[in-house]
Amino acid sequence: VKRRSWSWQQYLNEQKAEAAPPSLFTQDQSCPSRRTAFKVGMKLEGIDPLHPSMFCVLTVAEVIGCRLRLHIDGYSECYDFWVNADSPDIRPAGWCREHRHKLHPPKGHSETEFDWQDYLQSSGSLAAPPTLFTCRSTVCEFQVGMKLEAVDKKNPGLVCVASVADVINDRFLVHFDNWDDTYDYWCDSSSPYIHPVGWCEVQGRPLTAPQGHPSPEDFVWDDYLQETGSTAAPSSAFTLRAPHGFQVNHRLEAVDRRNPMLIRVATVTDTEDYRVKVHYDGWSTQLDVWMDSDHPDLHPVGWSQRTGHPLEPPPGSSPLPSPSQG
Ligand code: MLY
Repeated sequence: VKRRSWSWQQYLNEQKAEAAPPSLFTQDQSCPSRRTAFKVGMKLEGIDPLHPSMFCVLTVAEVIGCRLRLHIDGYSECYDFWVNADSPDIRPAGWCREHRHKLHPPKGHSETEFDWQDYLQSSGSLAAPPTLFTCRSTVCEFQVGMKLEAVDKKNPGLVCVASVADVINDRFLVHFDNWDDTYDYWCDSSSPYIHPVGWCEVQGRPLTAPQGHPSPEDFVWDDYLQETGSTAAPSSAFTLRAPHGFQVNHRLEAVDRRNPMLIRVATVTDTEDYRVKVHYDGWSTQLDVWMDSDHPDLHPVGWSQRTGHPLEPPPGSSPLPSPSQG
């Protein structure tokens, strides 16, 4: 079945709406400068989105435009996930070993004995060539073990005692002390979700102590740093970025939260300093989602077409009269 053609330009005119200016998007959200050469079947290493502290053995299961569906080797397809091909969350085979990170082997393989060469040979597959991965800058003042105060993104009302659990290039992994890694997230020094030790006290806000702390009401940083033999991340390391410039009614392209294979025509319908409320055009407002303004699933108008990805037009919006449809 031929996809009816649909035009952003015509839609914007009809709606008297404006596209969000491309300059408001981060590099990860913008059009990559080259087509991706990832192919189905290629193997690689990458971060498990449900366990952000873990690097896993992955296989490219599907390529659409410059987005990849990645499969975690040895696990059910229900854990497959989509990333942009230039995502910092994926790395070539051998990266973990070279950078002294633990690699979670495919189910059934021993952690100590996993060997990429053997694995590729026995599975008759190829590793994705290192040149397909985007290089990143490497400056980061944060070091593993440093303590900070961080917003729990799954419970955004809480600012909690946290640690730097991993550092890769300019990003680091925020881990909440004595909690499991499902609350962890990767960010850079400009994140609005992280603060230096003592921030809550200055702000007059409650600080959530580590899980199991004997007296969470009387948590004292100095004592805790001493007990844990750790240091606070220096306040100079925090480089809070400026609020985003998105405005209500700006149009953009957004990955569908419920079916991340799809990219939809979308509208910013509300804003906070560092988040936007995204409405999928033509769909119920009940499906609206608040997203970080720098989320890699938001893209400028035209991104899908330029990267060779289908774009889901709003249901019921008029297709362009096209000569091929007679
Ligand atoms: N009531 C929630 C709160 C969890 C908070 C975890 N943060 C601090 C990492 C729960 O127990 O799931």
